[in-house]
Amino acid sequence: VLFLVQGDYVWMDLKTGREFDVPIGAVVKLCDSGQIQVVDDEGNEHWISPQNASHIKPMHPTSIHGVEDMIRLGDLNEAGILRNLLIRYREHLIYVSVHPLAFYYTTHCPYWTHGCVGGFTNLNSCHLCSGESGAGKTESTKLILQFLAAISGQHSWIEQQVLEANPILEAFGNAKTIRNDNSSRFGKYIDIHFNKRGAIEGAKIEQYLLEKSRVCRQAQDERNYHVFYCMLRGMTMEQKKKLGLGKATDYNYLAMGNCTTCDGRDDSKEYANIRSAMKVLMFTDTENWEISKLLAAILHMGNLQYEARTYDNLDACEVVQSASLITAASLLEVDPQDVMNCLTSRTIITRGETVSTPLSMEQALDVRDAFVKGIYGRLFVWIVEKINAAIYRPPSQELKSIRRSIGLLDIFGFENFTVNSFEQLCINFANENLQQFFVRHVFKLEQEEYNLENINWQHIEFTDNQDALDMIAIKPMNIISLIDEESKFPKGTDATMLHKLNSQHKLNTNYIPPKNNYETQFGINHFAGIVYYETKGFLEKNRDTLHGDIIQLVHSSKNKFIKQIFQADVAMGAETRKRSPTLSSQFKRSLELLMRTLSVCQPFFVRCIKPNEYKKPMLFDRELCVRQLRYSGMMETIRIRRAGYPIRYTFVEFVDRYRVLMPGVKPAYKQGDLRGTCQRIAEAVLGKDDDWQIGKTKIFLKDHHDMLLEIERDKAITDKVILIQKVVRGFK
Ligand code: AD9
Ligand code: MG
Repeated sequence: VLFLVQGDYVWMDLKTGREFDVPIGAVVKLCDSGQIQVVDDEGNEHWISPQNASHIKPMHPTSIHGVEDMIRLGDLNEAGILRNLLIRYREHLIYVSVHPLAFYYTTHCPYWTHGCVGGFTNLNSCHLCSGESGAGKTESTKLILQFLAAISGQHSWIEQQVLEANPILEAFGNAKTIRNDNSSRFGKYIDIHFNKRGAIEGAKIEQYLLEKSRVCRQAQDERNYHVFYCMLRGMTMEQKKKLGLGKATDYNYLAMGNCTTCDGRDDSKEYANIRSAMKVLMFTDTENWEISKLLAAILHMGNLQYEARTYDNLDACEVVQSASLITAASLLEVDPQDVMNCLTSRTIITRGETVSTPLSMEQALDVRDAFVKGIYGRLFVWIVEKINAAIYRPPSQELKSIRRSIGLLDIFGFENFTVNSFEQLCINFANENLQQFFVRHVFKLEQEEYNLENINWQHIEFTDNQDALDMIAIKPMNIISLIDEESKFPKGTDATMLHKLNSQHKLNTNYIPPKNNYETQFGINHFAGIVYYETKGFLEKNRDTLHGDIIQLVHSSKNKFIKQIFQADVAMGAETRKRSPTLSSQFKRSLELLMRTLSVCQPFFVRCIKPNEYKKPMLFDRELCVRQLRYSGMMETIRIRRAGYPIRYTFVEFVDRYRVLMPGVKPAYKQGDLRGTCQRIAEAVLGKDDDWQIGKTKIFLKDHHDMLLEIERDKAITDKVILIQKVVRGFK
């Protein structure tokens, strides 16, 4: 029988039987004539009779007001973790850490200073933000960056430049979606370089796969990239006049989602911010104007009107003469007639003869959109290069060995919309990859090492997403490679591609084939849930090629800027262009490179949890949070961190660092029995029975052991210094 008084905290299992329900915290409000009244965390009241109190359990004191470091929770279960998040969320202390490999981010995370910057480790570190769209990856990345700038304490020009890169990237690469008003539509990895005094001395930004389709298409209630709306709001009348621009609702490319404004965003103010950030990053006025010209040209291209025609029984079309056409052509500095030809016909070379064949209306619109996407995509790449030119300094030979770096990864979060396409497949593939990196580090490598070192260890179970990843991109005939193969196959269509996926993977439990022959979608069972992908348009998006006439048009332009961003394409020649790698193969390659970079860094994982689906403040959806905690493997992570040994030294390192704690111990290179010496030091300082272990080549410690050893070492060294000073003084 539970003995409770007013003000006691309990766990209450409501036993709803729902999948993502866990016990809720509650406080005892009244104990009256045998009945107990409690109020749960959601404010609901319940009456409980003591005979019927089996679903009530006392709460551990650490759960009552929450803890900063999750690993210290007494009730280390889902309910405990969830309540801790809830408390922190309500008190606007969203940041909770699980030290040290995996954590919920914190604004004042002490190990950053000694762990990453202060030369504690020789390894460079990387901070990987993960979580679904809208969970807070980009915000965390910004906080970490600000934090690093603050502790580096220089307020230097280069530091300001690194910070100001963000508003530019977000203007061109973020947009309002139904999941997030500032959703990243590209991935980024910022590598920040520190000199040996710990000051920021440069950075380098890597970008991944911008979602180009957004420039031409937006779903209901979504917007195009912020920069367009900012430009239309923030430019002077005179500038707009020069570019022939009006308001956002005038443009097909901006108004498709029936949403040209975004609550809480001031596009005109943002425009001023973007402009000033661009100044800081050394964009010249001319460059800015050239960028604006291209953005304006894109908007005018989107307003072109077409009329269907028939030539020799062939479906064809014409571009209607209009102000949009004239303005677009003049901004691109090409002949309007050439634009028209380019957008409505295609030149084909057969047996040495050039023939011009008309395009159907549908094909013509695709060509126009491909051109526009081509411009925007290349513009984005150019902007990132421009930023890097300002902030990146290659290390000199002498600096190479002492330069430390901290990498911050902020990718597009896991997405599951009503309709998902090729872009979502790439985004979710990236997230699957990142999850595997996490699983490998936190569970696999960790436990492997314990086994190899032969220390006492109780295996901890975890969910491995390797199978899903194998199916998507690793094993032979994986989904990405099949899509790729079909993209290169001249007769390949979205339907033949789907057919191949089905025949190859229908038996795989991570694959969900279409229900019948008419359905054009397939599903993948991702670590974060099942997503169905609509295959229409897959191959076209993956091929991502511009036909020769468009490249020819760019070549004929007098606009130096557009020629510059298309430089590589023009130089390539038609045949090479045809064989140029597909989007998915490029993306796969850059992900592999990223994983290789990460694999030589000490990783820190930032797990972002999304509190609700409505972009609302102060609304904590318990089931949504539990779902995310589960699929991200948070429970197992905390369990392994608690049971595990986060600090480890080789015997040589340990002896040389701590032999000062035991008079008479010789340096490691003079030791015969290193293992034994380690053991003697550890037993003397940490105590024989404490939870540290000695393996085959390393000693394994808990955080508090490390702290104790460091304190003792500091003391011993200070004593020695004083002793030496005395001796020296004695000599004098
Ligand atoms: V996406 O995959 O790029 O679509 P993110 O990057 O995970 O996504 P983001 O950081 O952009 O999400 O956060 C979404 C919104 O949540 C922000 O615009 C803020 O309004 C809100 N947010 C996120 N993190 C914090 C925070 N630490 N404090 C306050 C936050 N608000
Ligand atoms: Mg983001």
